[in-house]
Amino acid sequence: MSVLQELYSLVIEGRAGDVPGKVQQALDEGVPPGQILNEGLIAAMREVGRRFEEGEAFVPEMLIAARAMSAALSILRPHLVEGGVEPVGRFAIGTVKGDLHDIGKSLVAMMCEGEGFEIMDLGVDVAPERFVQAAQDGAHIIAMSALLTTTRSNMRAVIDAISEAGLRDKVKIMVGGAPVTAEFATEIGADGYADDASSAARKARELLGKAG
Ligand code: B1M
Repeated sequence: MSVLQELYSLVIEGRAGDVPGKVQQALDEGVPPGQILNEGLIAAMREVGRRFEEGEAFVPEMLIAARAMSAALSILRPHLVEGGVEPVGRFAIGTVKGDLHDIGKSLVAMMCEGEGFEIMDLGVDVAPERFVQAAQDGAHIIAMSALLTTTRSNMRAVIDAISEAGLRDKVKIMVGGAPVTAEFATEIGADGYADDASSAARKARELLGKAG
């Protein structure tokens, strides 16, 4: 089995303790950082996402795989920067104002990081002005999560604030979370909606015209 195949399996199995050493081994063997990212890590997260969508894996499996992915990125990130591997885009995500649920939001962030995005995690209970600031700071995608029917409407306030700041055509806006539907996303003028973390990562790439 090649080092990349081993890495792929370790990420799927969520073995965060073993992954950094395997990334280092791949680097020592001269595998280019971009290839480690695409064929070892992103491919593994896509497989985990596929299993999740097919009902073969569940949130805990996705979380431990995402943690393993993060452990791998901590070793790989400086080499990617050095090697000039450009991120797919900057993905700013937060849970909307009044909402403290962060597990789904963090999963979406991790899956998008797994797809090669640079993540700007704005946290929870995020005010519209903070999303506007992220757009001003160069985010390509503004992503909002909401878990409460009562906070879902705050997504519209963010879109309005971004439009008022004259930034609406500079960013793509994505929404999701348990009470959010595709119809609601269309109604409030979002560009994209996804109902789980792995399809969110795919949608994010698609919105930037970089479907992989
Ligand atoms: Co809260 N809570 N909670 N809660 N909580 C729910 C959401 C609720 C459905 C429970 C219930 O009543 N059955 C209910 C909401 C009802 C409603 O409005 N329809 C509820 C309530 C009422 C509340 C409080 C008001 C309770 C109270 O205090 N009376 C309160 C509100 C606090 C606040 O936010 N202001 C509250 C508090 C909490 C805790 C703090 C205790 C805790 C949150 C801890 C934390 O996040 N750190 C909590 C939890 C854990 C839940 C449940 C049990 C689980 C949520 C979760 O993490 N799911 C939840 C019940 C449930 O969902 N079964 C519930 C797992 C997570 C992976 O799924 O977040 O849906 P989810 O994310 C998915 C997708 O939705 C999607 O991808 C994710 C992964 O596949 N997704 C996106 C999410 N964001 C996306 C963005 C995208 C795309 C996809 O694009 C940008």
